[in-house]
Amino acid sequence: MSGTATRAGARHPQPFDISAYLERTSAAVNRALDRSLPSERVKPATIHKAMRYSLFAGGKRLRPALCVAAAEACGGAMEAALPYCCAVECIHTYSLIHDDLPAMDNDDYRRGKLTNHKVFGEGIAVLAGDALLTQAFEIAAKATAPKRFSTQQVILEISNASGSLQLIAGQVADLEGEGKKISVPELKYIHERKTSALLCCSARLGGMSANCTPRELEALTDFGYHVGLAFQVIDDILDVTQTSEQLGKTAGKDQAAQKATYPSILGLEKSRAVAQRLTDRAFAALKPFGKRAEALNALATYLLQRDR
Ligand code: GRG
Repeated sequence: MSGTATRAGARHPQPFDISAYLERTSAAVNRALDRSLPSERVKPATIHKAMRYSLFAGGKRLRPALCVAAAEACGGAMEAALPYCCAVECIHTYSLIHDDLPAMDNDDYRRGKLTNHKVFGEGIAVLAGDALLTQAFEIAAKATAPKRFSTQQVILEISNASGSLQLIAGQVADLEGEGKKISVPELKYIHERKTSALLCCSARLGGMSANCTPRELEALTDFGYHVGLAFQVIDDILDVTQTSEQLGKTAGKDQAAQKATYPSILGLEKSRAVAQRLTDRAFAALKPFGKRAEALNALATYLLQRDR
């Protein structure tokens, strides 16, 4: 990174500009997603409109940013990571569409807009989620495999993170835990699967796109796991501290649905300390990458300090 020259001639490193980084990665991912999905005019137009409606509704694109930053930490570049960025964002968007359905969290707003089923009806929303999940695998299957990893390994990464032992397991435990008193280890089980698994998968895929070494992959897994858990603790905190306008989704939902969260079990102050501790573990995992982990470091800080 370039530095600013002081009057005395000494150079001070500039702080990493995370907003610019997120803008740059989001713009590239948006272009790649647009190229990867059938246009709204392709028959049946309704499904393609519904898929694109949620995919381009203004999500923060954090998982793609993690994927690109992980690639860079391993000496790779954004271009090779882009198909994997698109795949994880399609899976993430599918999970949000389904989570918002009346049979699940029953929400009217997401990403500051009406939820998919509110605009297209429940049947199309279920199908739009299904189609985005399928699209993710198509994108990953079509990507040029990195030298050290096969397409089969890439597909397995994505299916492991989104299958019945991870993302779906977390959602099942979340549904079954509603209205029940659950312990911190049970809550951790949910957060590891519902949230951390896909964030961790995003970081791992970024590393794989850059032909990472086994040691680098292990470090990225450690980083992704901890940053993913911290992300969900912060999400729980924001649900009680922010307004619906700030979040772009209905605030206070966890309490209304009698969902156990870190703040409801530990209180706000202890929850913030847990998020900080998890982020510190994530920072520690980045040691082997040195300066190349600048973007990952900045992302972990941003995720801890975010307000939406
Ligand atoms: C339906 C299989 C299935 C799973 C649903 C995604 C999910 C699991 C539930 C949604 C609610 C929730 C708290 C999910 C945890 C992950 C999370 C915090 C999602 C929101 O991610 P952001 O903030 O969203 O990155 P944007 O909209 O910015 O992409």
